[in-house]
Amino acid sequence: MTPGLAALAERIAAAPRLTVLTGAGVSAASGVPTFRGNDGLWRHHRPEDLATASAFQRDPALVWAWYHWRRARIAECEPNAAHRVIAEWSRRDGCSVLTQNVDDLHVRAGTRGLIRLHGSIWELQCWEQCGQSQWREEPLPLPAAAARIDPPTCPACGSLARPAVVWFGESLDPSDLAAAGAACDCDVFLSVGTSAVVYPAAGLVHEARRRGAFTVEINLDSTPASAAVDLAIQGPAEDILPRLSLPH
Ligand code: BV8
Ligand code: ZN
Repeated sequence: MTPGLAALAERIAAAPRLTVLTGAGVSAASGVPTFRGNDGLWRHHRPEDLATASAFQRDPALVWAWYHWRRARIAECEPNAAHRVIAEWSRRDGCSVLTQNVDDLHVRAGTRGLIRLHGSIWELQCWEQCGQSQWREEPLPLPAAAARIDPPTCPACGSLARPAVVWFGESLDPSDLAAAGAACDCDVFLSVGTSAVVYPAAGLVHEARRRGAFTVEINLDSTPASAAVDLAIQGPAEDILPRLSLPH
């Protein structure tokens, strides 16, 4: 085992408080397209075209077609070894798992106490915010590549439904933000598979380091956070994480 990984595995095993932040890179091996990679979702679209409330206001059927396509893609994906290691860590006291991913693969891997900073693509909410709580609705058996699909409707008021995700320009759930802030009080902070460009999530590793955490980045490439962390490991999360998980 690479000496750095062995020492890090020991440090993680001994850490009373461990926080893991994940991005699309942990789901890449499961086949979920990332946002900014060369197969990235955004390659064909610009974020402001689709993942914003104004885009949905302007053309709900276009935005919903994109989410329908993503849901169809994600439905074929299974959690990978990175999700499984993180789920195992999540069962330890003092471990927090924060994700930017909306694919729910951490949920399906059995992750305990998961904080989904950007919501879930599998949940819907009322566009008019009539008070109806979020709900789940299976995708209609429509062609995954349809260019426009009318969104579902709210069961309470009949207006449009929208994905229960946090769009650009929208604030994160205050309770999620508070939990994420608390999770920065930790001994080891792992930033895994994120390009570290989307805030406020991208600010967390810096806050953890400021509070004295040993900060680690695991990514295929370097990111704006690479120079700021204590240890930047270049490699695929699905290979690296199992080597950081010591058998009990
Ligand atoms: C906010 C959910 C306060 C939807 C997403 C102007 C106006 C308003 C706000 C802003 C503004 N300018 C800037 C902002 C802030 C903005 C922001 O940060 N913009 C960035 C682009 C500069 N943030 C916001 O708007 C946030 N809200 O600030 O509220 C506010 C309110 C009003 C006005 C002002 C402020 C909301 C941010 C959340 C947006 N929603 N998604 C959906 O998914 O459809 S963001 C989207 O990007 C996803 O959630 C994704 O998770 C997230 C981050 O991307 P990554 O997960 O990092 O994925 P990416 O593809 O980028 O990178 C993958 C990485 O993995 C790569 O590094 C790759 O190398 C690596 N990798 C690949 N394979 C592997 C791997 N690593 C390891 N192993 C592998 N196998
Ligand atoms: Zn409603």
